[in-house]
Amino acid sequence: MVPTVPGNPPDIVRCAYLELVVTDLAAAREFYVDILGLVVTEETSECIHLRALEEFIHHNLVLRRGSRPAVAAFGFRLRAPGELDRAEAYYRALGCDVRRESAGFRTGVGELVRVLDPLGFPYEFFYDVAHVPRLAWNYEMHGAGALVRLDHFNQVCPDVSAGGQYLENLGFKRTEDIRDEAGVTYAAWFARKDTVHDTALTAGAGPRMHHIAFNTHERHNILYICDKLGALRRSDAIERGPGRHGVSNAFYLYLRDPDGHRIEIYTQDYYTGDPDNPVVTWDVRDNQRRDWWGHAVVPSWYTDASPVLDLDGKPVPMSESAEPREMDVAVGADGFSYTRHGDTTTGFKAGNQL
Ligand code: 4SX
Ligand code: FE2
Repeated sequence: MVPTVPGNPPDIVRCAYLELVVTDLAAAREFYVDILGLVVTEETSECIHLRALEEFIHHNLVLRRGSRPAVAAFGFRLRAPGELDRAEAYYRALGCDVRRESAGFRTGVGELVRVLDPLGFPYEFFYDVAHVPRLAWNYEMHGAGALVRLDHFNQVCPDVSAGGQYLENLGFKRTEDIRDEAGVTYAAWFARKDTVHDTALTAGAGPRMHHIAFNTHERHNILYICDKLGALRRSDAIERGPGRHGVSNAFYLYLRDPDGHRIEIYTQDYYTGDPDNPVVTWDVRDNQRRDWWGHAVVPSWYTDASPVLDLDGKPVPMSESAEPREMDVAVGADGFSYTRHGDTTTGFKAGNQL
């Protein structure tokens, strides 16, 4: 349950970095650096700090050696130094585990407020951060599959309605969601920056991390990544896509890293910065909601996700979802979906559905 809501949430600019625990640092380095082309800002035998080509803060992804794959932190940039106090007070009022850490607790990052949030996710907030060269103009470093920005996180949680309420209270703007006629929300997308999302919630046993997404400039960059993985005999890293999302309208590809962590390559969603930006609600039975071309979503995409760690580095226990599963509702033995609304009598016409 989400407790009583405090006022005055911190002003979050954007999703900024994810810290991943990986069991084989050399294998992870090969995947993220040699194959995908993320840039190394700093590395030791225990830890590698990576960033996308247009990034100027120290890192977007930390790979840390550990015994079991997990996610240790979801990092968010705050708009001003005073927002740290606001974040601390906000989460203390929610009754969460909150730790204020001094500069240097994380390499390249200043003072931090770390919390285990009401959904059980290790969120952390910072303002001060080391600046590094933005390599946007260094085209000699941009391969055909260049990853240019961190786009978003995606989190698995058992109750997307309650989880979405928490994120909206925290100041996130809902941009899209997937629902049914009974009022169940299967997934929802939330933004601080002016794109479709900084994070999204996917229903399922949680808390778990579903994926982290990086942008390419164009669709052909994603096709190149597919061709490259094939040429390297690494096509088994491709889990879903390439394709066009219904939700977000972005072009996409999902990969699994050597530890099974999921990464999405994503490009060309739309501007959401207008205060009147309309929320798009999709019927869970609309067969084009997750893939605009109607391609099936593989079951592993619905079921697999990475465990998350608490502030002491211990796995956060998971709860099952009490809601119906999207994969059963839409495609299971008793489920159905449609391509054209009206092809079924029970199809739900959601408010802003396309
Ligand atoms: O599968 S969906 O089309 O709903 C989708 C999934 C849309 C945008 C995303 O970033 C995503 O991960
Ligand atoms: Fe995504």
